[in-house]
Amino acid sequence: MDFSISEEQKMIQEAAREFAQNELLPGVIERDETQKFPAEQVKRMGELGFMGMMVDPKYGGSGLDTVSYALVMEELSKIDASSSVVVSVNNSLVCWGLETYGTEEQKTKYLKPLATGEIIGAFCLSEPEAGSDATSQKTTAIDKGDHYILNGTKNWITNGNSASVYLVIAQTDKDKGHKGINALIVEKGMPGFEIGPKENKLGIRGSDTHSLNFNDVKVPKENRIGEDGFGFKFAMKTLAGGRIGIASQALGIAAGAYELAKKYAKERKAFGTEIANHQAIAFKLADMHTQIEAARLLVYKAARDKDIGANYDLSGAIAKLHASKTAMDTTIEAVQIHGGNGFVKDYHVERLMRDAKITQIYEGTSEIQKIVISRSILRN
Ligand code: COS
Repeated sequence: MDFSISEEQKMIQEAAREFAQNELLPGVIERDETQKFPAEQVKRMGELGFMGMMVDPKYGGSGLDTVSYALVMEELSKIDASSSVVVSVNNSLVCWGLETYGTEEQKTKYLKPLATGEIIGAFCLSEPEAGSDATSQKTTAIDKGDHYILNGTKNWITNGNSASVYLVIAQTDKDKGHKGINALIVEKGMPGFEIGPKENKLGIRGSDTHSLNFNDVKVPKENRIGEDGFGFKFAMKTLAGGRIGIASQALGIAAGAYELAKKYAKERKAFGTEIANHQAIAFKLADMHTQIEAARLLVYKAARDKDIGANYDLSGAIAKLHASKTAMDTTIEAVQIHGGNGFVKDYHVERLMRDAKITQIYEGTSEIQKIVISRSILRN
């Protein structure tokens, strides 16, 4: 068993770390406060090859493995989870889905500009009444021969207004249940497609989250991904990989908060010494470090499972469940270690704490991960 990362992976990790320090950190507090989408930063991440990391270079991607992707996600998320979620959705949910299940025409038309970061994508599954219960899709895609007519509402869509391409899950044949669901590629600007209001969120406030409305949107049949009725499986398969991305994001948020807390504890004095010398603080740091190390190993394991072609439904769910709890626990403790300074914006940890929460909710809540995990272990 080899737990080390390769020289190439280290270089990629270093590049992401430098980029995050130099280009994500400046303005991150202001972007959070004003809910400003990191458009320039996303453009730069496209130039660095972060927007289509695992995509084959023939479609404009970087052709890297999932472990490298997880390393980059961790480094970006230490500084700015609002930017890293754009990377996660574009890579895991949009590019991966298109590359794995799309036609050659779809890849040429959509994957290339997505993988280079020229445009970004969105993944549209959740609805007002279908979040965790994903088979209860109310959005309909009625088959009209050479096209579908799409009607309905999607909620909490990351990159909602910034995306150009949307992968939309919708019910074509209600009688067939989840086997009657399709995934359609919808372009911004198609008549009848309206972007709804932007959400005012607790965390990842720089990320652009909207509801979307589809009113008789005509979507050509060639924009369907996979065979008729493949949409739900497409969503499940895609989300299984997405969970590795979000687990890496949670790991990064935790590690970012821990690094800040450790630095602060070695500088801040109380009762005549640096607070790190008090066992109350030192033990907190020990617990944080232990939890983060465990999360990191689980994330790398899930990423590696994907790279070697093993099933990653279970390892991805475990990684997300543990890493997101680690993010929440660790950021709360980081705020505590900072005391009064932890409660103000300048020290970053309060933002990391707010950002951590979403990792226990999106791309499958912690409760959904427990469904996936328990079903898997009880099956065997
Ligand atoms: N890969 C491939 N297929 C999968 C799958 C996976 N990881 N998980 C489920 N499926 C398939 C099942 O095999 C089943 O197909 P068959 O009937 O042909 O066997 C189908 O999908 C339905 O699965 P199931 O019967 O288990 O559906 P449930 O309604 O019980 O729901 C969960 C399963 C809860 C796992 C699913 O609804 C889920 O993941 N929900 C959360 C969705 C989510 O993450 N929402 C967040 C939105 S994105 S921000």
